[in-house]
Amino acid sequence: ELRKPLVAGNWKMNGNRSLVQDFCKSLAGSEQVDIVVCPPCGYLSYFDQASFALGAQDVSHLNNGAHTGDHSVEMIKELGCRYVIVGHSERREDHQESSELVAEKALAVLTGGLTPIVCVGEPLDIREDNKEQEFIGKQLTALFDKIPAELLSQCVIAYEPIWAIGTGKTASPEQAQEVHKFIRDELAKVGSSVAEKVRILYGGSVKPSNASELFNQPDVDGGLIGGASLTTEDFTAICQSAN
Ligand code: G2H
Repeated sequence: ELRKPLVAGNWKMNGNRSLVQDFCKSLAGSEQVDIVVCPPCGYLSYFDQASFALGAQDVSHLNNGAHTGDHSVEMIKELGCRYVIVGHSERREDHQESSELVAEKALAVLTGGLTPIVCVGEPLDIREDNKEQEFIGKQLTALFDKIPAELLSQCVIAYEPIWAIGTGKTASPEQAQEVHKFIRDELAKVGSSVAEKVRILYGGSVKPSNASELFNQPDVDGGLIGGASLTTEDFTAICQSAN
């Protein structure tokens, strides 16, 4: 297969040390699928012998200095992460992160040798106006403007329609495929090998019951999972659907 599937669990501000232990004990890594768990930062160092990869949910675009509460890419690396989610809609909203800042963060992550999972996606009113491609196109342009093509091919992009996040409403497989294809076509304008390499994940109320039909779409290379990444049973089932 051209692109190895990737399934990332985004715990958001959930979990505790006992959940960390559950995951270390019960979630197995896989040869066929890249499996990533993104817990709150403070828990990262408790994942001792995990057979899956770790990711952070955010990172600073700066290297160090007087930035209370922030973590640098080097710190995230020392905590064992290989991936970092950047530009999740909750950060764009709660912390007013612009697409330009998100691109800076992605660049810092790539420069540090880690893989950014860059989130894009439209709110409900934009979808109702059929303007989602225009909206996502702008988010992508900000990214493409800042990241050189050879680094861009190492990015992972996650499409998360905001109206489907934590709402129980999932985009239909056709709706997801349509946007994923649009994103891949935009990547192809940068370069055809970039478009071939970049993995595009779907996120928004993915569960064991809907994961395989989403993952079976030609341009869906895996998922970014919130609520259903909080139990080893559901998350394992979703990872297996990506095989
Ligand atoms: C979308 C997703 C994970 P959920 O935010 O990033 O969360 O699966 O709970 O909709």
